[in-house]
Amino acid sequence: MNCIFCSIAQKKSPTEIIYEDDQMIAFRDINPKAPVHILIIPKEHIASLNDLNESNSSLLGKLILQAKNLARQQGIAKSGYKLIFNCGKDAGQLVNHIHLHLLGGGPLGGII
Ligand code: DGP
Repeated sequence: MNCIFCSIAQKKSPTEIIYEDDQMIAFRDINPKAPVHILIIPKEHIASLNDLNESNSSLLGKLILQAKNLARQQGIAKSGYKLIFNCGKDAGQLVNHIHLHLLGGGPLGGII
């Protein structure tokens, strides 16, 4: 399978890693939409939200908790931030490996 986020998680693609544990990895988005724009991804290849099942519920909670920790580390916990999962074409999902966007560091526009 040719998946850029699997390559990053397996250290085959050089990327500065901000956080890593046995289940996930976090790194800066290559095309940032905010002063702080970090992607938090599971190491396991899961294509999108549509592919999640009950067995992934703990993993999902951990991704969100880690996003909260990273927001604090990046100094944006008090000023505010967004967590976004894009799913599918209409949401603009470009990479078919589930990823949580952490955005902050300035006013964030958008429809939500
Ligand atoms: P999405 O539209 O939700 O699928 O967002 C995918 C994001 O991934 C997009 O904002 C750009 C980022 N991205 C794509 N390829 C790479 C890469 O090779 N390295 C990094 N750091 N980010 C990437």
